[in-house]
Amino acid sequence: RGRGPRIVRPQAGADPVQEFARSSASGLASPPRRLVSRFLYDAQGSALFDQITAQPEYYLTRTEASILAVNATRIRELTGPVNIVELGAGSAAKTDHLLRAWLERSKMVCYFPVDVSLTALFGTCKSLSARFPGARVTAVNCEYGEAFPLLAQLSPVMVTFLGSSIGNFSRPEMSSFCLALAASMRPGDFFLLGVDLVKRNALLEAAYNDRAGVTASFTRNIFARMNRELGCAIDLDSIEHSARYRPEQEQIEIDACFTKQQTFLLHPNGRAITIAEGESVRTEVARKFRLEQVIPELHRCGFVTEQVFSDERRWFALLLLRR
Ligand code: AVI
Repeated sequence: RGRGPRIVRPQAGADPVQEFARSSASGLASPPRRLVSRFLYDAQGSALFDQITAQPEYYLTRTEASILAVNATRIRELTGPVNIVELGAGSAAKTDHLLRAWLERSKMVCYFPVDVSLTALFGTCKSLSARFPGARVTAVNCEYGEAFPLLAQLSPVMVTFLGSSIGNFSRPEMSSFCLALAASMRPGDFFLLGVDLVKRNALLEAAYNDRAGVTASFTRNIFARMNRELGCAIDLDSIEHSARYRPEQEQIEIDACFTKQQTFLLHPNGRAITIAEGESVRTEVARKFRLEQVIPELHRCGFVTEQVFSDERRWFALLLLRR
């Protein structure tokens, strides 16, 4: 009670700046140029993403939170008093519903937020511990997969992966993620997965093109991060954010389009990469799901469906799965 957050770093040692440099250099080297979207989430990027979740067009977070508000107690009834591991620290609002439902039934809940951003973790831990004195919060500072080896010792557990973050994986990345997760969990453990559902194109595109321009700043931030951390001198005003929905692929594709030629000098190896005027760099995809496709895919990975929760408009779904 009242103490600072406990933080564990399972993979301490890997130098995040080196990793960002290596990954950026290989992603930018040749067309189709693309960056690894996890690098969008440094302290600034995580703060911008929090702002995105509050934009009127970005229905995902609000819709998911409303599903949790209605169903958290039911979820706790189905899982029993399990530990909660949250992949991606997420906004406090969503986690609040779960912790409240857990604490209605028991005096204590062990909550393990996993995130690559230490700053985001500090913020989450501090505010949750203050509001939920019954929550034992242990922050895990690493990539999702690096936390998997911890899961067996945290069993019985419910792993949550909310916000449709799974949509930011390509199809093969998603299967390897789910297979690895299932392999790391004990039979009987739970997986609570949030997925954004296919809906009208205009609604989807609006969510990634908010009028206030926060999503555009989020896209630019990965290049701002190169300036900050890798000593680049990219003209951020030369970057236009583009987010389009591709109905055939059922995914949003986000690109940074360069209106002026830019040369990237990536410290520490100092390699120069030139991006011509009119070229673009893919920063993210956000896949959208159909229950009739995603559920069998999850079953193939080793999960069984316990219950599916959705909102009245069927815009978003929360799948409670069991290993
Ligand atoms: C974190 N993830 C689920 C967000 C999404 O909707 O794909 C990331 C995002 N990028 C731009 N806006 C939101």
